[in-house]
Amino acid sequence: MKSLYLATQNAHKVEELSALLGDRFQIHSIFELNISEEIPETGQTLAENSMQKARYVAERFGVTCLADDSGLEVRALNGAPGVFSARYAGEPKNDQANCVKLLGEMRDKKDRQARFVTVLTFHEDGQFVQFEGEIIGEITQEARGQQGFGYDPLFVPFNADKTFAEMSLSEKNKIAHRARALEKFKLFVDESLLFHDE
Ligand code: ITT
Repeated sequence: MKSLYLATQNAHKVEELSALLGDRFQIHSIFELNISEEIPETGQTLAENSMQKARYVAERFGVTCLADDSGLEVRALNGAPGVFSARYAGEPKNDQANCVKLLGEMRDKKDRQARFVTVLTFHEDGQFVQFEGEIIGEITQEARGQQGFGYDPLFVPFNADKTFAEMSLSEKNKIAHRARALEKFKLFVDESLLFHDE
């Protein structure tokens, strides 16, 4: 089976991506590569940051890899936190502080619509390809649930009554932004017959 390094330092993403890709690839985490710094994310968009992370790993280690940059865009906040999702409440990254800040910003807002977006970047042999997935939903009035990570306790997908944090990993992975981007990636992998050159 082909090896794929997940170019993320977020253990929750590793868990979600591994659950969805483990049947096709021998999954490796970049924690195995002993990178001592945080991989820089200095782009203006999710696509730029996703590419930056994939390039960082590809250029240093030459491995086949998949990077993920994701964000939550809230309509009533003009798309914030967006590309700044990980550090919305400042440094260091803190999921709980980010959720507290978001609930505060949304206190008086009637329009609760939001979307999660993921941009994946796949690198192999010097070629880079991107895949996007999104899911639309609403921001809750208060945090609910213990599963998942990030803004999961505050997000209810349309046509659902539970937040992502009230869903099991497999329930979230059936509908979420990351899973939707991965569906496109898997189709790409199948269509380009990657498995045939092993
Ligand atoms: P890497 O850059 O190492 O991949 P990161 O946590 O910094 O890890 P991002 O730059 O993509 O990842 O930041 C995205 C932030 O958006 C993340 O820290 C969460 O707060 C939030 N987020 C992303 N995907 C999410 C999800 O599925 N559920 C809830 N929150 C999510």
